[in-house]
Amino acid sequence: MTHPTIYHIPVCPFCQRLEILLTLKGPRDDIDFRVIDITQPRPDWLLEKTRGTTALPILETADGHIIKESLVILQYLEDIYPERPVAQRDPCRRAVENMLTRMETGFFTQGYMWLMNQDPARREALREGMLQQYAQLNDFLVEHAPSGPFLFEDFGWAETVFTPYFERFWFLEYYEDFALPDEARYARVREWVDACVSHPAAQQVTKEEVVKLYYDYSKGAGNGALLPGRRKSSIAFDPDWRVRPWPPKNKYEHSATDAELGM
Ligand code: GAZ
Repeated sequence: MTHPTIYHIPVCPFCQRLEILLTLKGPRDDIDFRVIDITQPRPDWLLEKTRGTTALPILETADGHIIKESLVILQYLEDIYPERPVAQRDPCRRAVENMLTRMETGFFTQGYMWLMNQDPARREALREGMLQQYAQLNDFLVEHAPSGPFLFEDFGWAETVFTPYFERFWFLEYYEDFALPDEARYARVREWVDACVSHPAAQQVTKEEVVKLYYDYSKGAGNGALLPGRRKSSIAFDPDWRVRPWPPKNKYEHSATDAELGM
């Protein structure tokens, strides 16, 4: 093996980060990408490599080391391909982007918690929680990057980390009627989100794909889990999402069948 290998799940936001970084840096073809089907049990050869953990992405280095955790893998790729740096080199600027990066967990958790919620009575509190996350990002950007659109001059490290979530959260627009209000306290983060999702390096997924594949998440079943009465997860690759109909939006009132989802 002369190149690193990345084992990944297309449509997983953590995996998309690696694709974005490699697109920005150029050497995507140097990496051997191997797709793992999240709806099937992990094969034994993969579990042997990971010593039993199942979360993806993982990277296997050319000399056989296993690296886990998308942010750690991003740093590894940044280090082995130092040409065209994506991370800031100035210590203070790097600290600023690292502070923003540390805000990713709360943002991710809030969005997925809301998508997976099944209790209509909790909707408004979850919307509020989501808005608070956007307001925190807005505040950070106003402090550190008032003139925008990105944190620094170009789409960089923080954008690589967050953009997959901005693109996943299209599912909140569809299943929860979420829209960032047109108010001054979200204006700076809206500018950031818009610039991130339209950047050429971040076009690995579309809204239609996200909405169709994440139907089962919207019904509370994550990571390829099967809902009662269903034979196939909506996150499966097959049939291709392009040939499936758009799923019903009323997740609190109705549970779609495999047939309704075109599965
Ligand atoms: N922290 C890791 C990283 O690499 O940054 C997270 C990796 C990860 O969770 N990968 C997921 C996976 O492989 C795919 S994307 N899961 C299968 C397994 O066996 O662990 C994750 C959530 C969640 C909702 C969605 C996702 C997700 O909680 O998008 O929790 C971890 C998974 C509500």
